[in-house]
Amino acid sequence: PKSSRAFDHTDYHTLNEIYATLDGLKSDFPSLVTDYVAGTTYEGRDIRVTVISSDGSNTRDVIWIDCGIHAREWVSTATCQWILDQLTSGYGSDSEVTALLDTYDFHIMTVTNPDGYEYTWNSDRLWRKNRVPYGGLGCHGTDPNRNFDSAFGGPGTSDSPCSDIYHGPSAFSEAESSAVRDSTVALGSRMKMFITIHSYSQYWMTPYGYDYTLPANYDEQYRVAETGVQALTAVHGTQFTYGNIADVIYLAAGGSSDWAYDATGVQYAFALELRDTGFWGFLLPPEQIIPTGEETWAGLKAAITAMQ
Ligand code: ING
Ligand code: ZN
Repeated sequence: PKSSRAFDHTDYHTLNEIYATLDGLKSDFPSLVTDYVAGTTYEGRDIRVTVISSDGSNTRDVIWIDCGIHAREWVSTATCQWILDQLTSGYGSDSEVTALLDTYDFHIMTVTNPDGYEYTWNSDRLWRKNRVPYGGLGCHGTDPNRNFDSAFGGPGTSDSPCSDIYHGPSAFSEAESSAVRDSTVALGSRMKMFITIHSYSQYWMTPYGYDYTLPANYDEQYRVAETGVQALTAVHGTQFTYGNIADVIYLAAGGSSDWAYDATGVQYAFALELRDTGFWGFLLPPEQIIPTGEETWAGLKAAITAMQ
């Protein structure tokens, strides 16, 4: 039995609806789905991680996926919901999903920035950061994707609490970045791929963002990114550019995927920017949720399968 809201990908959903959906997954698929609270936000909300595991042993290799670290990037959050749906409904019926889940556990943080997400529904649709007040100027919010301990405070960040790229008072000062750190560090060497999902621009990016140097295994990460993009494009023809963050988009220090690559030892650390290239931007129409989910999931499956 599926709870009625659980698999509605025809529209975007409020935080309460999404969290009810995550609860529904647990009751609908008790042998596949567990979850944990990775942190608590400034406004007191849970940051939740859904674990999809076909053996429940907590020993398998792990694919990490986080969505919605930036509040307004709604199709990111919707795509994590799509992936959760594919994994749960596909185990035992879809051969690709079954093979993946017989090898990997998935840890999925669907709404990494729940305070910001709630704010985009109630006050400002284009809010990006979290909602912590800093600086006495009446400004709110640190950019959680500038708050990781990877060249903290470096290029592409701001020390003004009023800026959309405010890095925060210190590395990991924020609940959202700390929750990603704590969850992934706890996985240790089990984590084989780190994927953080943003929108928009249609990019598939490897480290680094904090400078123009390339990771030691850049050629291998590039190969897997290319494999993922080819599979993604094959679904609906959507074009993605791929390469290192600094060259593909811009310099940005303190980002999660740079931190994951340098600090956890994970060999594949990808930051994706989903649809579109700017016509709708953050306001991507809900009719595009399903095609975005389809192509992104196809790309990720191909990338995971291509890992060495
Ligand atoms: N883009 C990302 C940002 O935080 C990014 C790009 C990804 C930078 C990974 C650094 C690391 O600016 C959006 N749209 O948020
Ligand atoms: Zn973003």
